[in-house]
Amino acid sequence: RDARMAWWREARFGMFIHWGIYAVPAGFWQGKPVDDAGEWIMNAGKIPVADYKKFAPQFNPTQFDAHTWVSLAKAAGMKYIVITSKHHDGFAMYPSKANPFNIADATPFKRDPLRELADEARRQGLKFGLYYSQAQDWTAPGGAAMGGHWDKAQDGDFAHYLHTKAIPQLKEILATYHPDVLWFDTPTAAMTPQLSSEIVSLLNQYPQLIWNNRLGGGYPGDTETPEQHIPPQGFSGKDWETCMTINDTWGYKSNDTHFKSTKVLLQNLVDIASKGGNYLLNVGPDAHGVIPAPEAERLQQIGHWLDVNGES
Ligand code: FUL
Repeated sequence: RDARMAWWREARFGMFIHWGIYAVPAGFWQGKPVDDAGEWIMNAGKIPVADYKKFAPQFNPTQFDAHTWVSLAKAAGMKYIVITSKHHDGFAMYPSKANPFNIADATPFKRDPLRELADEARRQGLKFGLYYSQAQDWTAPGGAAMGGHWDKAQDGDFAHYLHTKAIPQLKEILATYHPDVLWFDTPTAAMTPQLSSEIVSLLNQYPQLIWNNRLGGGYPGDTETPEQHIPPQGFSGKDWETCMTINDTWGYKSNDTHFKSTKVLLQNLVDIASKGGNYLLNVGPDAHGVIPAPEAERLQQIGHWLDVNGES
């Protein structure tokens, strides 16, 4: 385990990327702002499945450039990136054979951003991780939804969802991109020990893989994941990573301009590093494929400060 965790323990700073078709509505549904994180718009706005799926044909992020994103992470001093391969909305950001609600089959954008990012990250010496929402899936029948389902199209059996979508997609992303990290999320009660163990058998085929504590079924995973806060004493004897937004949303929202200052972000990084943790700082690219300028600026300023004051 120590050998497997070695790079991660030294990394200290990573880029979280929440990117998906929720960047199309960008926080607005039927002309009104929806008061939740951008990637939660479908749930918070109780958007019917068929209506939500209509965002996919509008998603054509032609300005996406993996070199620009990875270079920004690198300039900031980040050593790894973790990007959403599928968030709670169920939309796969890569060409999935297991389910048609994906970037190749449902959008006009005929590229594979995960392939481009994985290759570019490795070219620039960064590790590459994937986020995957294994339990919540608001567009697949049977997928879990926090707060409960709001559309009959969501009805179904959870184990069936897991066996026909989540597990096949996890197999795909592991075999295709060989991620260094798998970042699970929101394990609902539906993730029983039995169902979770099926995923763990799959993960065990990748002995170098690092995965977090959000799988479910009582599995502790490799890393603690405090969200939006820094544990005052860290976690003694555990590997931990604080994930945090730069403004107040993970997925892009056009009306969220509540950006933390570079000074606060740097203080967080230093505070976390001094307590033995990692800082996974999020960016929310827009529907054109661009990381919002206020976020990019802050990352560049952090990198500049580290160049002057920090180590490597
Ligand atoms: C949460 C999710 O529900 C958010 O959308 C986000 O992905 C965050 C990192 O984890 O629990």
